[in-house]
Amino acid sequence: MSESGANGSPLYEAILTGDADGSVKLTQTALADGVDPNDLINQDMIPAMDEAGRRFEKREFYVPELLIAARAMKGALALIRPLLSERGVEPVGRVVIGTVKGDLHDIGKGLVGSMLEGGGFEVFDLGVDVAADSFIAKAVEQKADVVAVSALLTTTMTAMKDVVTALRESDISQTCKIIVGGAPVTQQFADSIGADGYSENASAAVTLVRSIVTPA
Ligand code: B12
Repeated sequence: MSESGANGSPLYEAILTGDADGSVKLTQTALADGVDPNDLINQDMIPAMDEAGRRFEKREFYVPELLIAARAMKGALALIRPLLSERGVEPVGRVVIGTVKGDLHDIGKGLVGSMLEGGGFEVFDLGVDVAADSFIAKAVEQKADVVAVSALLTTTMTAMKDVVTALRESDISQTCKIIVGGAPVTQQFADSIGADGYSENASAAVTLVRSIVTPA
């Protein structure tokens, strides 16, 4: 797997075809060979999920194929996550993260959470289908610096506005910021609902949260 590059690599194929055992074994081998975990994520794993989405759109894949691809992706990510999370002792800040109400997609949200942990943040992951009030209750309890909300569906991204409203009406409205992301979300949408930030991917999310927590 040392040439873990282009689409069509064994790891890409294993995830796309939902071969969970294969994706775990290939990831183990690649990591043992010293391949950068970020390369595995960006060059093999995310492109495989993107292709799964394209096939779903073209009706070549149905929900079961998406589910088994997601399972293969998660198996590989479980091996990579600890490597992304290696960090020093003092957290740089606290982040509450979750996928918005009505939405069950958790892979991208998990990746953002892991990258933030790797960036030195303490991350509280509330999972999927999270109500606006639950985001805010956790953020108040943990005195969070940032609430990070994910949505993958055009039908659920609108619920992000509820989280923004709940935060603005809470006791931590002055100290806690809110960022949003996920495939259908754009900077323009983030601005339109009054969010404090948006980023397109997990590594940009780390830069974004850093800039929010410690403004230049
Ligand atoms: C896997 C998958 C599923 C799996 C999810 C499994 C899981 N545990 O997550 C299952 C099978 C459950 C599923 C179900 C459905 N899905 Co689906 N799914 C996908 C798929 C193929 C991949 C998503 C993914 O994991 N991508 C990989 C990750 C790494 O990328 P990401 O999530 O975009 O995250 C990155 C960025 O967006 C960003 N990011 C994400 N969150 C956040 C948060 C913050 C704060 C920030 C800053 C950044 C950020 O950083 C991440 C890393 O770089 C997408 C297609 C696609 N390419 O997006 C469709 C897709 C999202 N699904 C779709 C649909 C329609 C559905 C269903 C309605 C299908 C159905 N008829 O039942 C259901 C909805 C269920 C529900 N209520 O949520 C559509 C959505 C269309 C739309 N515009 O709304 C898509 C786009 C497929 C398509 N092309 O039609 N799905």
